[in-house]
Amino acid sequence: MGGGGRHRKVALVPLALAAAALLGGCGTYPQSDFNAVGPVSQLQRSALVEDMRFLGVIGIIVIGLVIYAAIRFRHRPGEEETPAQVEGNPRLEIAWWVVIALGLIFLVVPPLRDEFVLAQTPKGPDVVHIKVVGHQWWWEFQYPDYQFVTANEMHIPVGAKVDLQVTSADVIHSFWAPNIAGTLDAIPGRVNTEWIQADKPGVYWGQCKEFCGLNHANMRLRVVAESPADFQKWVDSHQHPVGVAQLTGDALAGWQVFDGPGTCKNCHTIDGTDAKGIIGPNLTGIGSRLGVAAMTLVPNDAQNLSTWLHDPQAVKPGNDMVIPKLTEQQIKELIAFLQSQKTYESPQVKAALENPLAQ
Ligand code: HEC
Ligand SMILES: [Cu+2]
Repeated sequence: MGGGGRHRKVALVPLALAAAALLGGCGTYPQSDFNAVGPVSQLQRSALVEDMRFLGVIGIIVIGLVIYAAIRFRHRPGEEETPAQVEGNPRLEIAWWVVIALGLIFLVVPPLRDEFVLAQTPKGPDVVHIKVVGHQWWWEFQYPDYQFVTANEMHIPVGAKVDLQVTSADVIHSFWAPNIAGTLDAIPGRVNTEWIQADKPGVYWGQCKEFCGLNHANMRLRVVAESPADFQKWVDSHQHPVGVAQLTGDALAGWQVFDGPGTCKNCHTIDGTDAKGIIGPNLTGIGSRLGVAAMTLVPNDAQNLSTWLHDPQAVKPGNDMVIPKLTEQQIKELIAFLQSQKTYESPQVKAALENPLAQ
């Protein structure tokens, strides 16, 4: 093949890159608002897609007319005299004002209708209420209907409306689980609300979306959408936590370290025990959580727990877990203890525990 063929191939490179970039948005990436799984994210996505379509068509018409005019009315050899000067054409001017006004109405009014739907506060017996509190750099999820608190992993029943009350304990954060809904700021001293709903069971990724300090990018979360029956079992397992009465061996020794003076229990709560600290995440059910340190270390296995307990400041510099150095023996026992504190694991949780990087 001659030089022409090679040039043609080179010209295909940007085309291929552009296609890859465009198609990339359609893949099954875990954290994407294009892969909308509930009515809120679907409305938000369709607003974006419809606007892009409409504006794309207008863009093509305008660019087409410019190119047409440039070619059709270009200067030709032999044309020396100035073209006829036109000044004002009321009919044309009124026409384009009307077209623009209609276009704007089309852009503004349908999304306005969706805005009212999104701004509703869901009511009724099936609504689940969750209070979301952003902390540097982890998420607290309170379930006032069921009287328990958890962290970094929000569980919701599939198909139910969930009412979120979002606030912050320190600086401004932003709650974001893109497959389910757009962002909502978590502002200290203020409660912002939105409703969310997931129609497809699964484990959805999310994270803080407002720069909130050094470890902002490690302030992640998971939303586990499971069947209402599974959700109920998960709630029950929080209301009847494992506790420490049955522990033996390493797990019991680990609890003794946890419960010892000046250690873990100063900052962490484990329901059903006398550990009632509130500086750090509630660790009830930590043995079934999908990641460690707000999903910075995934999966939540012995190795990652060990990495965290060896030096939390090395994993997340500046975070509030400042502890004296633990011995290898203490770490081994603490891991056994933490892993004993399980909650109900639905099929979605089990699948994510086995394959943590899949969606
Ligand atoms: C001074 C307060 C403090 C003490 C003491 C403390 N922690 Fe923490 N812990 C935290 C904070 C804050 C976080 C959240 C860190 C982050 O993700 O930014 C945390 C996170 C964790 C996590 C991860 C939880 C999750 O859901 O991601 C585990 C596990 C943990 N701590 C175990 C322990 C153990 C075991 C001890 C005792 C050896 C301990 N902590 C002592 C404050 C503390
Ligand atoms: Cu944040």
